[in-house]
Amino acid sequence: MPVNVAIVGPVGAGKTTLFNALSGGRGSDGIAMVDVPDERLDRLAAAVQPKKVVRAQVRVADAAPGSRAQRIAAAREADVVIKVVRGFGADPDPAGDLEGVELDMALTDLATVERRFEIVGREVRVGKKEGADELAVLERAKAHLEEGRGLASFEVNADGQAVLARLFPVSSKPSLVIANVGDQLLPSGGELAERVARLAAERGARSLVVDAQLEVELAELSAEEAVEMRESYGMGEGKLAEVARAIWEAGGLMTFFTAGEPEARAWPSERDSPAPVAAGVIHSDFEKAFIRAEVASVDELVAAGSMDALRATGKLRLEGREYRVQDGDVVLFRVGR
Ligand SMILES: Nc1nc2c(ncn2[C@@H]2O[C@H](COP(=O)(O)OP(=O)(O)OP(=O)(O)O)[C@@H](O)[C@H]2O)c(=O)[nH]1
Ligand SMILES: [Mg+2]
Repeated sequence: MPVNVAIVGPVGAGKTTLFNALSGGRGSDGIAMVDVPDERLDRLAAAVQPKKVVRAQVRVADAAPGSRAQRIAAAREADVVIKVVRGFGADPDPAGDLEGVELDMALTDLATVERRFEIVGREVRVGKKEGADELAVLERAKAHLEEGRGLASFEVNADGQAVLARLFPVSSKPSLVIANVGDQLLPSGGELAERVARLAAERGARSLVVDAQLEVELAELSAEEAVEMRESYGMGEGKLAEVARAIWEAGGLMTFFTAGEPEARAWPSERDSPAPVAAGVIHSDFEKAFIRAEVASVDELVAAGSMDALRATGKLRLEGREYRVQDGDVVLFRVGR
């Protein structure tokens, strides 16, 4: 159950370049599985020495050039949308690009909301009373979208949310903005990136400064050469790890770990998931068959070397159905049949 990410943005903003950087050139047909780096898993693996280490992954889809319909379809399927804006080349206006992308998405949803508004309006006029609440929500959403604002900033109660969810809107998706800048603007991105950051923040999104072209080039260098090159641009660690983690955060996800002999693994889970739900991420049968969870922190496990060693010293916590799995928990689920 990987997290789905769609890359959108204006023509020539560097979407495919970013996609290639994220996928290390291993994507095909515009789709790539990308590992989410996590130093906690590295530490667990070093302590437990499992046969296999499995990272959490995101599934990234590049935007097909040209086709607006395909772009929108990809955004509809996505859990998180990456908005790439151009901060390199002639007359860059990344903040303007971002406004353009937001407007495009708002107009897409406006068309859907208008269509539904007309249908429900007709039903209400011929006497269908239960349509009135839906109509009121649609009317307010319509007014909001007509101002060019996406549904991410639309305030609505749970019923209203359900009304809108049935329309599969795109402007309400969690998003991450990438200001793709030329290398002369590294590492901060300067004033251009500042404006993007401000605008993104107003829309409830994070923005990162990346030189996608440089990231592709860095990937072709040896580790030492890459460090040297990054330092020459005032950059610390590679930006791609940061992008992967930001996708994770934007999607409202956290990570828990399993650490056994055969496999140490990072699992995605929605924040605050009850233990049985988190167990269901590993295997759908586990949710019903859940009995209890044995839980430790990464540090505790690294110190002890294994779950068994922790259990032997009585340091494994036993948790029941009510427990909410926390980011960074190492868990062993006990399940029945
Ligand atoms: N200097 C610089 N050039 C870049 C950067 N990113 C992309 N480019 C160049 O910009 C051009 C367009 O990049 P693409 O990645 O193909 O852009 P795109 O958004 O996928 O374009 P379409 O799919 O056609 O909409 C290419 O010539 C890239 O080499 C960057 O960060 N810096
Ligand atoms: Mg492209």
